[in-house]
Amino acid sequence: MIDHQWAEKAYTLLVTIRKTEEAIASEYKNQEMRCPVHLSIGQEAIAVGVSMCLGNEDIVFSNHRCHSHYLAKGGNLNAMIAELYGKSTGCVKGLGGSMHLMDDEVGMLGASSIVGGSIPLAVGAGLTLKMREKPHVAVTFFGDGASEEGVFHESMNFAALKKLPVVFVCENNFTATSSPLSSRRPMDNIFRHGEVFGIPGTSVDGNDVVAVYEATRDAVQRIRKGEGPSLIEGKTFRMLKHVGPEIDTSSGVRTQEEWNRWQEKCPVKKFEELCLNEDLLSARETEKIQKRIEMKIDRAFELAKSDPVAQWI
Ligand SMILES: Cc1ncc(C[n+]2csc(CCOP(=O)(O)OP(=O)(O)O)c2C)c(N)n1
Repeated sequence: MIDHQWAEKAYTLLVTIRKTEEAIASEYKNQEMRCPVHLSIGQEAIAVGVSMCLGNEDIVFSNHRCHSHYLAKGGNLNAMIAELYGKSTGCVKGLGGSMHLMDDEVGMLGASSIVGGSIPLAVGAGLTLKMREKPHVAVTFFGDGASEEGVFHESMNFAALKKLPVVFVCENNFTATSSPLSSRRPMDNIFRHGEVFGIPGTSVDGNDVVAVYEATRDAVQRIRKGEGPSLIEGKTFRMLKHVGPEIDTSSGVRTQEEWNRWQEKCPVKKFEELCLNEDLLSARETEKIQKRIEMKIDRAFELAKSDPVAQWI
């Protein structure tokens, strides 16, 4: 199933997202970006594993933490960085910022900063695909906090009723802003929330890009058979603060011990090790990929800084 070509693409996406967000974190202190940034460092494998199952015609909706989903779906890097700088060349003309990335050419149809807000949008897209008899799927990415919004349950009910081609993907990083999951829920079982509607759920290691890919592939196969939506929960961890480039282990939100434990499970490092151990990629190839990506990112920042500022209406 996993061959050289697959590994090269997945590794390229993982490293692109990681290095782009590291560059954003490092540049952010210069106070030139015109928006808050919710970084997903540590969570990349979910965006990549899901997107490796999708084509341009498949539709994705995301949330406030949308850099990874945009890039994994093939969104234009230069337009994303320009967007963060509020430039007219940005992917939404510099008027949306980091939380509202979209690139309709690759099926990244939008991101909502209203927690849970993009879940019904994906269901609406799924309804459209079904009514137009298109063979594609709609995916919604959302956090564990969003799974506590009523709209999540309403959306699953409707999607199940109409057997819509929707994959609900919960990125469970165990924290909503500064509230740990254990302080908000009696049980850690988000993947089971669709059961009452007949939606099968699966919980996977969200730091394992192959596990996420396999769960998504199964969900897409179910859709192709006309069996309707699925729910996937990927358990993961965001390495930085809810918003901004800092680490929040000193604020009491997460402990240093927890942070260290998850650092060991870094999804990029984990996949790189797999590729090298299984001879899917050589060390020379991984280095070459990294260098190429670094150059593209440098160029994207250079362009973004010199582009014209967005025209406000
Ligand atoms: C309806 C709504 N309520 C509250 C907020 C404020 N808010 C922004 S992000 C966030 C936490 C979301 O947590 P989660 O869904 O787990 O996503 P994560 O930030 O962990 O990726 C909250 C409460 C909001 N934007 N929208």
